[in-house]
Amino acid sequence: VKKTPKSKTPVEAAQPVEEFLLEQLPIPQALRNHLTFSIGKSNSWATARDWYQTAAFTVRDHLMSRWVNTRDAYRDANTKRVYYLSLEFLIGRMLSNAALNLGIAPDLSGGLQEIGQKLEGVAEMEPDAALGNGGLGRLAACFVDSMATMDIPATGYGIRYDYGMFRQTIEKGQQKENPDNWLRYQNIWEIQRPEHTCEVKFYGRVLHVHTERGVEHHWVDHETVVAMPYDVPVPGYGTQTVNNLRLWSAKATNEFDLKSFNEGNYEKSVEGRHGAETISQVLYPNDTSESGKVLRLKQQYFFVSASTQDILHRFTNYNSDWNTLPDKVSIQLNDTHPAIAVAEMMHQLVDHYHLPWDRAWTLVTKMFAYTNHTLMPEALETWSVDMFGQLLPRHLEIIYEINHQFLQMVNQHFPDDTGLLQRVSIIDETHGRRVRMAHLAIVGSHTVNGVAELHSELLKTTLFADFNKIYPGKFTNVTNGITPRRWLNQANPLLTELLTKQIGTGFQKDLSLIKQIEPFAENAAFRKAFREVKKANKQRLADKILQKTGIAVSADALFDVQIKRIHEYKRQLLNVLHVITLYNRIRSGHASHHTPRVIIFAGKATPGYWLAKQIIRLINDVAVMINNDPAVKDQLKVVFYPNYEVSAAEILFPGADLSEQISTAGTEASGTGNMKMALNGALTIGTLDGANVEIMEEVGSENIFIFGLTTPEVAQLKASGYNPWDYYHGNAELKQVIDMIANGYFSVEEPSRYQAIIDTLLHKGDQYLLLADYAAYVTAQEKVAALYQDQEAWSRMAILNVARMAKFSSDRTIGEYAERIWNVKPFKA
Ligand code: GPQ
Repeated sequence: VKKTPKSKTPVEAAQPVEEFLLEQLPIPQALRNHLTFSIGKSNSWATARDWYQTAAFTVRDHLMSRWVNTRDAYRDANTKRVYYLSLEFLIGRMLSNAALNLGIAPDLSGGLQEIGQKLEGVAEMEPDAALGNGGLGRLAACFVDSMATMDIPATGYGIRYDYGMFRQTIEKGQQKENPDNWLRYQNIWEIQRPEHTCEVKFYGRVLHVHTERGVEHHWVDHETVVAMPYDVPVPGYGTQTVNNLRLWSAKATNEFDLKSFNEGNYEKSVEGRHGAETISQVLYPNDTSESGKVLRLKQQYFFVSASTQDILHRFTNYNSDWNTLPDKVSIQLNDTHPAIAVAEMMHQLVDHYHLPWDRAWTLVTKMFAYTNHTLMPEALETWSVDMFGQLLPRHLEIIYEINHQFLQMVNQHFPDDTGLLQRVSIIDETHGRRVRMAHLAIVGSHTVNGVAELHSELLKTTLFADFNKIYPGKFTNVTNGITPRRWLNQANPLLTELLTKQIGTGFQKDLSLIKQIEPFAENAAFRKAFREVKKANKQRLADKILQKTGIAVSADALFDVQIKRIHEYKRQLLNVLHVITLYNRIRSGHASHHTPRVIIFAGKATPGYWLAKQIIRLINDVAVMINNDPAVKDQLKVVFYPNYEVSAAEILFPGADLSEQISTAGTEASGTGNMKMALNGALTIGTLDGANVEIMEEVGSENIFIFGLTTPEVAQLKASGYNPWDYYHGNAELKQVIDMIANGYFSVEEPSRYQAIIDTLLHKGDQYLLLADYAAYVTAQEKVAALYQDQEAWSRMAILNVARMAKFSSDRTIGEYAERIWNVKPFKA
């Protein structure tokens, strides 16, 4: 058999890298050296960016030996690896995070001070690595942090987009998208690895060739794109482990299109390059909705094929028995975006390594696991069979074969249930013929998980009920988490310091220790100190708000924060209805309590999602009216904080008093901002949706403001014929608010501007039940306002929230994946 894996020992056993003069230099000295030798400047000419790059080079020196040693140690021990495949890694800035995880943050800060620089200012020069849309991409970033921290041998695979998430500006109240040219200046955190380049094929056709081995499938007349890897180090906290994030960039093959060249069309022969290199040019800004574009499928296949080749090269270099492949390789699919990997792995094993189909399939289903992140139908990826077959002709054949065998199996267990066969088929025959990527992922995986208890339950009983019957036991839950390194220590140094004074530093590596802070809720001096920290964080946020929007807000007001992608199901509009309600109460002198509030929104709308953009515009129109109304003064302010990104989140979360988690029950898979906010001492107002349910279980129902319909109540109300008009007519305040929007109160120059919003709420059925939940929401907000008047009670509750967040560390999440899904153990390099 051709290309059987061979056992290969490295030519020379790796010597642990021991002598690192660079990382032994005192940091002030190292900084001066880099300014001279890496930047080529003297003190007097150095710009802020020069200082950032100088600091980054200095921190990078401290990563290198651990990175090299980790890689060598994994190879020498031939450990099982986890491969986390994700089209998004929303990592944000790296400088402070790397310094923190390496344990050199104080030295770096001190060293910079010695040469007259401040770490905070220097760190701000780093562009965010915005290689993701929102929760899903940020989850992947938290996961790689936790995997490194827990010494899990893991590699992240993704795309090195030339342009990440667009930068949002607000012009005349409206979102404008600007390109995010994050690689304009040298990226110090990546290293190109040309020796690991792969080729990825597209288009062409399949020849079926009869050989002595049987029928072989030869993919011919294809186009070829080169995948160039860039490696990014992922340092663990309090460990020597530095894992790898490998991001692929598309390059044209160096061979020109010779035909065009010979025809004398030199320009055309070079043009092909652009086509190829477009693949990794830009992140699709779609969150929980699919784009449906060919280029998106190209992106998916491009990084999946390169990653699969890379995984199998690594395996065959050090192993000789294919049966051990699942003992060495575990692959996690972050949603269906990389689900084509199931077919690609079959293609590689069968067509390239010549394994028999059944044997290859057994290996595949032992290696893959799939995480689902949404129940929203518009996010479920399908591709037209025609388009798919043109782009990936061999993979369509493979999918047909997988589907054929799968449907045969189903038919054996559930004979003659054609309805079932149609519903679970990987090929949807009801909307034209389409490939259903979720079905491919489920059939190819040994485990499928949702991201919070409620979500996973709903997967089993609704979206994937048929599959749950076919594959009992395949479906499970792993509740999401967040890394306490970035979201507590780095984002909130003041709170970290306060906690550390009481309970030491252990909670940063083991968040279960944070429960030791619980008794301090009853300690008046601690509560006072806790409030002072919150106040300082609010002032930091207020300063940023002033700088970014020109709106002055007082840090004494209640900071009411909703920050996340703009989407109807997340119900920013419900928040707006409440804002206008407060405004009306203040104007009419009926404000029951005078709790001054600042209501802060932030989030991007997918460029093609017009209604989401209208919601942004409405928020800004309402803000202009309220913020400039002399009758309101400081009682109410509304802020739309532009360009929500990881670095903005690091300021926003610590500055929040109230966390808005108000999606319609049953729509938000988990949410992770809910966890970040509570960990930073905000109280939650929320529905029983996603991970809010588990947050309530942890903090106690008396320490959270839960309101609104539950998931079964939502279903019931919809089944019994929900009519938003009943609520409109039944609630005078609600009617007044809606009428104001409808009559152009906030858009005098264009009274009908928000007709589409009124239509969704009243004329098109109010799909997300805003009107049904309005009254309960307003009542819950009144309780919030009342409690805020009692600062001691509020702080007590906020402290209990912080103390009870242990469960939501992504270390706990990764521990569960490692044990229950990947079957990998920590390995200390
Ligand atoms: N999520 Cl399908 C995204 O951010 N983008 C997506 O395309 C999909 C899901 C989110 C989801 O809406 C949140 O509820 C989760 O907390 C988050 O994924 C991580 O699981």
